[in-house]
Amino acid sequence: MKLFIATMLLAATVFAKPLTGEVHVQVKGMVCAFCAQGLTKSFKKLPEVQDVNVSLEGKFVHLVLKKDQSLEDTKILDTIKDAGYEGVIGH
Ligand SMILES: [Cu+2]
Repeated sequence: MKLFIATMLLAATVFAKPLTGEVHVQVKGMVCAFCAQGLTKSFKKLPEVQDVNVSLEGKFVHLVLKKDQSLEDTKILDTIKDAGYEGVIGH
């Protein structure tokens, strides 16, 4: 059990990468305007996010994070996953 916990902590450290500034995330297969709105709302709720632009046509989410704040990539991808989509960070 201890080894399991240690492994999980290590995994979280390795895979959760804090991002700053502006983050561009491709959203695979987003075709629904309601989902795009839902994603916008979800990201606006995050305290680290200053501005969010969701493009249905471009199938991306563009985030502007607050100055001196960071958001973990895993948190971003989970937010997109909760909306029913798969996100890929980067262009
Ligand atoms: Cu939808």
